[in-house]
Amino acid sequence: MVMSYFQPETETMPVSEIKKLQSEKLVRQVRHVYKNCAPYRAKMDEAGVSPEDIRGIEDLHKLPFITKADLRDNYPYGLLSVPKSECVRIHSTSGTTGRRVVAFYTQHDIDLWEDCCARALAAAGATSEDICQIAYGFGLFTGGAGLNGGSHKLGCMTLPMSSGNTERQIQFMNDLGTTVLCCTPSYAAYLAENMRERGEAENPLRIGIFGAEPWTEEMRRSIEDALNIRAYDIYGLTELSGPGVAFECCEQHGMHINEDHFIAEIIDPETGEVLPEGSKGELVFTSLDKEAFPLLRYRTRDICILSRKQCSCGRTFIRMTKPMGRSDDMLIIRGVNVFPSQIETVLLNNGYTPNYQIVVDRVNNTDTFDIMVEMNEDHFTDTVSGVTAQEKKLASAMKMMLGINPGIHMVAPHSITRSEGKAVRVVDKRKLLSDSQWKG
Ligand code: DLL
Repeated sequence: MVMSYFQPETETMPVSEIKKLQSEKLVRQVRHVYKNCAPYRAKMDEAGVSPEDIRGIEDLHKLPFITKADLRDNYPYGLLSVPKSECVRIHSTSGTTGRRVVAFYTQHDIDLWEDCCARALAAAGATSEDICQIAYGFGLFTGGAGLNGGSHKLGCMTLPMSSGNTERQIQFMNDLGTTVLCCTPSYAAYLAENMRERGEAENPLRIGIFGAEPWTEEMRRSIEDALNIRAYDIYGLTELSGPGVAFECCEQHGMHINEDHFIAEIIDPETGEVLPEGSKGELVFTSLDKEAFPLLRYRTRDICILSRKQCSCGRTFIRMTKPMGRSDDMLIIRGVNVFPSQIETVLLNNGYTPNYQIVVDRVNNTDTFDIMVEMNEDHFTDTVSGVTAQEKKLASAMKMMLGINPGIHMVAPHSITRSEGKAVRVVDKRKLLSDSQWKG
């Protein structure tokens, strides 16, 4: 069993000390946002809370929540809490038009984020002896930059490959002797399949750091067997920095949340009530150290369970389950965040009715993504070539909006079942973690 840490003193700090540290940092952070961020000041004033009311983590519940809608309403600079001249980077979520969230970083923010990613790599057993191939996307997406920085901090020789170009990925992996692979689980599965098809029985890998999208225990086992590695989960979101908010250790049973930088709460998504440890609910984060884009009580919409049970790895940070679903309608398809409303926008902009159904499944560890669209009188055609042309045109408009390619299937007018209540727009056949698989 591997027991390595990047910052051992912090990662194994007694829980009482973590809580004390969180309290001190929370008081400071609340003062920072109240002083430097007008929308936060307005939100707190409206809720009747002043910075003096927050004396420690026991007062956290007094603060109002912040949501993605707040982020969008204040796009682009509204929630920036330092002068622009102090920022050195931005990242942004996938998903386009109106849905983009832009997050800002000072050099200090980047440093702490990279520490979090280095902790994740070390917890999986990586050391400076390793060669680490980063096949997450580089650019506005946080995956590439975050793990690249973490790998540097740990002293690994780092290959900033970005995603795609599978042939080159495999060639570099073999030629240079990559031992750690960082990418989405679906891309890892795709690489494994590709290697098998080429008849490559061996590879130099030993560790995988996979996240950014839901994946099951079955998928973990299948990737581990196919690549002969141990595969570790990593969680994060752009709004809070990116990957490394939480990470798995040698136990591979839940992800430790970097509690020196983030306070985690579980709430009832309907009522907003804070739930006791062990309850299933929506994960809410407060960032304690971020300067440029601090978030207090940010509703992630990810549904999970937290556990404080002592972990055999020696870390004292609380653990979260893999996300078990979402409390909004966001889908993550092949690692890309997709909102049904974006699909609706494309349909309406192209003269279709909003009668559609999205079907998502996972076949051979790869997400399939199909949209059934009703033809209407304006588009009606009874030739195969006419239908194909329409499907192609719509598929490319969807790609422009979503960043990924769905299969478009034109269906006859009125053939999608009308619902009497909420329309069933999404049929997601993928299996996520079930409660019974979580032992706390
Ligand atoms: O996905 C950051 C990241 C990059 C995480 C690389 C891990 C590795 P966003 O694009 O903002 O950021 O998407 C954030 O993705 O709220 C979850 O719903 C989902 N998500 C992230 N990690 C996991 C995971 C990055 N390990 C949203 N398992 C989050 C399941 C995940 N879902």
